[in-house]
Amino acid sequence: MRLVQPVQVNGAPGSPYTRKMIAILRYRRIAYQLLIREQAEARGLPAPKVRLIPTFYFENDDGEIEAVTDSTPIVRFLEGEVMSRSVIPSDPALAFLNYLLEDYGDEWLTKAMFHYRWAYEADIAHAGEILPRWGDLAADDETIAPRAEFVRRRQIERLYVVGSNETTGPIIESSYERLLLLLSAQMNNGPYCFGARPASSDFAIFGQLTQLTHTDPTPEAVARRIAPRVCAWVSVVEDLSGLDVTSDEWVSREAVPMTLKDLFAEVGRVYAPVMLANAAAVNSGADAVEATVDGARWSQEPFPYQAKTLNWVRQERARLDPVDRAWVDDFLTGTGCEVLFA
Ligand SMILES: N[C@@H](CCC(=O)N[C@@H](CS)C(=O)NCC(=O)O)C(=O)O
Repeated sequence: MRLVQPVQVNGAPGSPYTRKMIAILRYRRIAYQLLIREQAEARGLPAPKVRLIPTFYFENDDGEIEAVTDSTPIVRFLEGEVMSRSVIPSDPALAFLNYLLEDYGDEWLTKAMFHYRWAYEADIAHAGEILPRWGDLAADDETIAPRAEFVRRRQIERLYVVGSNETTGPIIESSYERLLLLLSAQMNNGPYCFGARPASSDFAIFGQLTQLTHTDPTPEAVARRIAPRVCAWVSVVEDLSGLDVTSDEWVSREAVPMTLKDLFAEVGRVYAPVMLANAAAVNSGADAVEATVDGARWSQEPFPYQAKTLNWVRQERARLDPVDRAWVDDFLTGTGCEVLFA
């Protein structure tokens, strides 16, 4: 497969993974064309195997267009196609931590995004009005009304997928608030998680935050109250095309600040027990994931895709050479993330 610029991308403004990837393309100065929803079909582009957005269209060895999904492997594919302005730290140990933090952003923080949007009346009403309009800006209110109802019903029915329910809602919300404070604290040591230049984990967290801090009213109010700095960060990360970077702007492993370790302690507190319990439920064919997070019960339906991403995280760690792996293991000791690799 190869990248042909401008690369066509099918997505939507309300999709955190679309926002993650478009921000990476901008930062990396990779030319793109964003096609909102049905615009891709209108161009006759093929459908991906699993219909998810963002969908990227690359060229295969026969010169045909291929539809590809899943942001994390696409980020790595783009690294091979365009060398400059990489979003993967050059130190393999930090590249692994970045991978783990990216998966936290994609797979845990999305629970907050989906939960707030579809659990509160004000957010449901707002999202129902806005989401169906992106693909059809000229549509009148009468045309939008049934589409708004459709999207509300479908998404509320899907809340179970990310594990948002009465038991888990308070855990998700307090974890979102802690993340905002931890990111604010990390910014005392530089704007990004791995130094003065952004990594893919920054963009993964950013993608979810575009919805939480700049779209949905309930989590936006929380962020503006407790973490205005994070709101400002999200606005800037959206377009880092003008940021000049040099290769020595990654943090060195010796200089990793305590605030980054604190961020990993949050990953270990919530993501780790749930990912582990989910993988166990998927592998044993159980009908429910049962875990304890922060001393409280976590119960949700198994999510097979997240068992797969946990395997990918484990493979990334296994690939490290023994010295780097020992450093990573030492760094993660006491964060709660160790259980993922026990
Ligand atoms: N793991 C995927 C997740 C993509 C995903 O879940 N996309 C959502 C929207 S944010 C989706 O396409 N849902 C189905 C739909 O909206 O029709 C990635 O990283 O790209």
